[in-house]
Amino acid sequence: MIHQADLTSRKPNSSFQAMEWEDRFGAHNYHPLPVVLEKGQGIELFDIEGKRYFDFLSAYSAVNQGHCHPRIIAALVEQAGKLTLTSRAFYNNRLGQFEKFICELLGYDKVLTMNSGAEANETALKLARKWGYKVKGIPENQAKIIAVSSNFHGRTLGIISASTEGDSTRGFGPFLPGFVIIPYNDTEALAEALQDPTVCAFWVEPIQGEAGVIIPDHGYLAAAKNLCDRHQVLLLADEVQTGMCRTGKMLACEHEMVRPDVLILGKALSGGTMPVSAVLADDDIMLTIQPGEHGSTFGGNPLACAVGIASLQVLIEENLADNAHRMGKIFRSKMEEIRTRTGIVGEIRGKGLLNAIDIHPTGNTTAWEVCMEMKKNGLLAKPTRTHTIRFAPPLVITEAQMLECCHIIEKSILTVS
Ligand code: IF1
Repeated sequence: MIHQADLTSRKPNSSFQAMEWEDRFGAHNYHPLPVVLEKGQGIELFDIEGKRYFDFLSAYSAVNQGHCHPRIIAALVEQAGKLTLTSRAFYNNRLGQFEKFICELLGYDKVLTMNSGAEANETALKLARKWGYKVKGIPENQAKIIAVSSNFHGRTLGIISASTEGDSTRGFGPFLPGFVIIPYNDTEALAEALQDPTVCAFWVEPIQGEAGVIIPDHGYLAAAKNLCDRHQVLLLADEVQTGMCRTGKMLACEHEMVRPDVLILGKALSGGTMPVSAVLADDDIMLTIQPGEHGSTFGGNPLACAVGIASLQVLIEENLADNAHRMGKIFRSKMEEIRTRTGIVGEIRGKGLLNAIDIHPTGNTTAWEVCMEMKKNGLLAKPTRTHTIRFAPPLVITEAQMLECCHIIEKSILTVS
């Protein structure tokens, strides 16, 4: 039965009211910074009261092209007025176009389109197992997948079965069997784990985002790929967060000239407009999945494809990988200057515009306090793992904006320290 409700569904008239409604009617599965955003353009966000902020999170690297990029919104609006969804029971005129574009761009035979990053990772796990049985000849139901500690690949039960983080796993058991966990950035541990002939894949982020922007030694990915090839094991690269030009190359694997056997994309593949994800692989892997064995209602919908093409075109035509590389170097050098001036900034890590700084919890200064002070000063970022602040602005940031933002970060750190 329909309960009495305010069917007009009025928007909240203040940030306070918006937060109150979320607290009362929404699940408490997040602890957001107390800011209520209403509008976004480029690297700028505006709250309900009209205050402007510089976005230094980019929705966890999903808005690489900047908020509401006109080219991507135009593609969204144009397609939305024609056809948004057919399901894969029928063909549509945008999926083939998107598949051809992304496969030729990234150099793979085929793509399997999904929606969220987690779905793309789940797809990659199923693909690896299927290939393990049909091509490598692993006995049925015995395939193992190697993952690394402190990984983050999404929140589904299959994915968290390989997680080593309490917050991601506590109270959600029992878990999926078939995962072997080794330390990140440890090729000896990988070589050891690959001795097991039932291993079908090694599943890894080129840079660990959630773990606090953990960058492996140069050569780690190349050594891992070499070891996988020698043991007939697939390298599954989760580039949901590191892909789409975030680290200064179209894909983070390119920094080591590594071509993963299975490439997992999401987030900025849609420019932050809607969930679009994709898994790319060559025929010997991709064609192990036959009709009816995997799919999704919205996977490969015309709207996602229109937006996906525009999102990739913007990355290329606006040279956003180069800009990420250049602006990232400016950012990290400015953070080094701040570190020499304040005693609370620890390690500075980053590649391109995926960066993080550790905050030494001296006295009552925590990463959260720094983020709250930055919010007051008009810049939005959020801590990860208590003492680390991730800084990941949209890749369209200009040098002038970067210098202004580094000034805000410095002022905020000096204030709270
Ligand atoms: C949350 C973290 C970041 C990802 C990688 C797959 C996915 C993600 C490398 C899944 C998603 C998001 C999820 C979001 C916060 C954010 C996050 F803190 F959770 F870990 F970025 F680091 N692979 N990351 O980073 O993609 O299903 O979300 O589309 O769950 O709180 P998704």
